[in-house]
Amino acid sequence: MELSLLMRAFNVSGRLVTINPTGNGNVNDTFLAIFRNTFAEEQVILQRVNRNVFPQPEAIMHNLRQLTVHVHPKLESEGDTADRVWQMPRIVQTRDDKDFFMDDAGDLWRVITKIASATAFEEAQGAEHAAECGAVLGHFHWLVSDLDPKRMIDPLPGFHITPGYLAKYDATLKNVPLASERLNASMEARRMAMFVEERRGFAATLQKALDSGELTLRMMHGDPKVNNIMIDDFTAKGTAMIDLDTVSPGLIHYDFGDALRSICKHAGEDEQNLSKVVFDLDLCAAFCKGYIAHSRDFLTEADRKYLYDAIRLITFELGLRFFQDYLAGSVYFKIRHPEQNLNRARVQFRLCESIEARERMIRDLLNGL
Ligand code: GN1
Ligand code: MG
Repeated sequence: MELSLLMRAFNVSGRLVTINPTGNGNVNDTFLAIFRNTFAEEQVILQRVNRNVFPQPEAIMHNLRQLTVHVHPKLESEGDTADRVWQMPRIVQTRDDKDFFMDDAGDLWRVITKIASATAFEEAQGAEHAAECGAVLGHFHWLVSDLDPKRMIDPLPGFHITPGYLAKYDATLKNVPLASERLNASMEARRMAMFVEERRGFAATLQKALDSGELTLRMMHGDPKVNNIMIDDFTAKGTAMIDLDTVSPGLIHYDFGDALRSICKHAGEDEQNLSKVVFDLDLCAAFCKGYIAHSRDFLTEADRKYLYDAIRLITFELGLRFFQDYLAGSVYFKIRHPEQNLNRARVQFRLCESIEARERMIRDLLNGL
């Protein structure tokens, strides 16, 4: 269905001027649509939810509704006292008052407002930016800390449960006919398989702490990487978390680790030059300072104990997810060339090694928070 026709299903005023792909998401298809009338302009985000990834796209919209109903009044009530205007996108409904539109092919489309005059950077811009990212995540965790998990539907069963990704990796090697061929095609891939083997025991660390009751389930964002954190163009302060599809009960450790693995380096997820992939302790310190300012009150001793493991584990896990998807024929993460998921895995595994090499310094830094 043509995008401009599809947009007509949604209740946006003015005339559609342009509609173009935007962002670098690996999962959903995202477009920016601009509407104008004589006096004003409105920019909105149109997205098709990836059915290969999200088994129940309607659940995502149910969750987004619950989240925004909970958070918007909270943001408004702190409006006068906050040091900035915190924002969260709003659902733009269809002309018949629904939160989404189903097309004839069974794909779910939704429209949300765009956070105006703000930028989501692909890489950390420096210590000040990293600190703002920390503040945004800490504030987000505070916003959702009193959202009743029972109101949410699990959007992606098994998400961030690392032993589950190991099982999927094993199953891929066993059952996908071309997987072992892909594995044996390069030294690099075989070396990566060894990297995974050496960390099998470690993979269950957070899950064990959860099972034993040492850590508890809380609301998390699920995907707080650097390019999901919006920074105000005028004040340079963080203003919003976007990409809210994976907000669900989980461990705040997944978020903490995911934010740091994406922020503390001077390279993107598709970096070709591995020597640039180094975990940057100064960026880590800056992020943590911003995060702790908002999270001091709800972080327990047990939470703190697992922060280092979280950084290492989520980095390892994302590498494993990219690697497994490469072996499976790249059926989950969108690619632009056939080896892209293999290279993405190389980058995360290299970063994981760099984190391991700095364990003592990272632990000292975290203990000082
Ligand atoms: C995916 O689509 P995107 O880029 O927002 C993935 C995250 C990964 C990320 C890595 C639902 O997010 O878990 O960390 O790619 N999202 C899902 O770039 O799997
Ligand atoms: Mg995402």
